[in-house]
Formats: sequence, structure tokens, C-alpha cells
Amino acid sequence: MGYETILVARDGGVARLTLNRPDKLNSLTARMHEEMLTALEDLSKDGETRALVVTGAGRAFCAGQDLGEDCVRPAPGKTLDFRSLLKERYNPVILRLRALSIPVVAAVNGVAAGAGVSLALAADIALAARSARFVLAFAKIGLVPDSGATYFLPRLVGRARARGLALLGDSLSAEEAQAWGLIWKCVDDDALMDEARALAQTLARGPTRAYGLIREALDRAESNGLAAQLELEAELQQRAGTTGDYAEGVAAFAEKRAPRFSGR
Ligand code: LHQ
Repeated sequence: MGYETILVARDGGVARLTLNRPDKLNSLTARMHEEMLTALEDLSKDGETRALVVTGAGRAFCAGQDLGEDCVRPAPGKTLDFRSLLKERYNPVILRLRALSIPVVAAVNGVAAGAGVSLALAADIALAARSARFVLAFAKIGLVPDSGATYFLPRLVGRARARGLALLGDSLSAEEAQAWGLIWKCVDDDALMDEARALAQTLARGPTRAYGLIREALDRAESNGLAAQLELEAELQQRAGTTGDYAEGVAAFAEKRAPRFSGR
């Protein structure tokens, strides 16, 4: 499929999805959501890709919903249907991203605002350029953080910081975001894409099936009690233990060499 609003590139086992409406700060439209869903669906079926990088073109990562889109513009006599908008467009993208069985790296190249913050937080590992910033802009325009922001934020930064960010909508610098544990790491602007690529390549050479199981374990730990999580770990470890990558990992350890994981 040819895309209008995103770019998808593959390099070995790494795929890169770039939000590509730089003149609109990569703000999200219906078309963009449709294309992201298709691209994520394709990735989930392609057995070659072993890590995904999500980034933005130009000076922004993503400014959230395109506030110029007709479906979000209030007008006299018009009923806005944000419930359906979220259920049909935003939520499926976040859920599909989390349902991938490969690791996802967000390379936050510039400002992330509104649902753009949520998108970055849905990744497994978020890197940000030093000049990037995170703006929970929702309350500034009279809305509620969405697309998983109220789920991810308190888990990442704790109750006090989550509430301050969500209620005030102040801008958080990349350095503060790292110090607060909102992201994995902040790097110099001109090093961001090299670092993201290197990280994704490392992940793409890793034990892909174990990574999928690790993601599942950590996601389900958000709602499991200890006993249920211990049960789950036993199940997932059973599955990891039967992979070719585990056999290779143990053999490489015994032979004192680096493992060559095939992802199987
Ligand atoms: C934009 C946008 C934008 C259009 C900048 N749209 N043009 C879910 C369901 C239901 C309803 C609504 O939404 C959602 C999810 C959400 O994401 S809600 C939150 C929507 N996003 C925002 O409220 C963020 C709005 N933008 C901003 O706060 C700032 O523009 C940020 C912090 C992103 C960047 O600030 P600056 O670096 O100072 O740039 P700027 O404000 O000068 O913007 C540059 C241009 O981009 C400007 O256009 P212009 O023609 O004047 O150059 C902005 O209008 C445009 N732009 N964000 N979301």
C-alpha cells in the first residue's frame, strides 16, 4: 500500500514507521490512523521484522489530534462524537501497537503533545532528542488525557507527577522526562536516530520470541496479583524454554561466545 501520511521503511530486521505530516507537526488525522493500523497489521504478519522504531518527520514527533479536522471542531447544532472517534481510531492503534510481538522503540525527535505523548508512552523503550518536550495538552483545551495517557502516566512517573502533568498540561523537557522515568533515555539531537537505529538493531538480533513473552509478562503484571503473575511467568518461561533461541543462548554461554539468535 502506498501511504500519504506515514513512511514505512525496512532495514534488515528493523522497520521504521515515520509520522509524515511535518507541516502540521505530524498531528493525527483519520487517514493517518487508517494508515498506521494497516502498517501495524502488515508488520504483525511479516515474519522478518524483529523490531519497530516509531518517529516523526520534521521538528515534531506528534502534536496529537489535528485540531483542524472537521470531526473535532465544535459548531452550533453539531454533536461531536469523541467516544466513537477514540474507540474507532485512537484505541485500535494503541492496542495494535501493544499487541505486536516485537519490541517497539519510540524515537521522540521533537515535541510530543496530547495523544502524541500517549503514542510515545505505548512504546517499550522511548528515546528522546534533548530538544524534545512532552506536553499533556489535553486539559489546556478542556479535554481529558486519552489514548492510554491516564494508564501509562501514573505507572511511569507516579501519582503526584501524573496528576500535575495531566492537570496543568505544562511542558516537560526531555531531560526532565528521563529524570522522572517517563522515558528510557534522552540523547543529543543529532545522535537520536543513530541511537534509535542501533538500539532497534540490537533488539532485532535478540531472542525475538522471548522478547514477545517479556512484553506479555510486563503488560499483564499491570493488572495481575503476585500469585497470578507467578503462574503466568511459569507458563511463559515454559514457552521460552522450548525456543531455538534458548538452546542457542545456553550453547553460546557454554562455549563462551556471543549467541546468534534466529528469533525462533
Ligand atoms: C497544529 C496542532 C494540532 C493542528 C500544532 N492540530 N495544528 C482525541 C479525541 C477527541 C478529540 C481530540 O483529541 C484527541 C486526542 C488529542 O490529541 S487532544 C490534544 C490535541 N493536541 C493539542 O492540543 C496540542 C496543540 N498544539 C500545541 O499545544 C502546540 O502547537 C505544540 C506544543 C504541539 C507545539 O508548540 P510550538 O512549538 O510553539 O508550535 P506552534 O504552536 O506554533 O504550532 C506550529 C503550527 O502547528 C501552528 O500552525 P501555524 O499555521 O500557526 O504555523 C499550529 O497551529 C500547528 N499545530 N499542533 N494538534
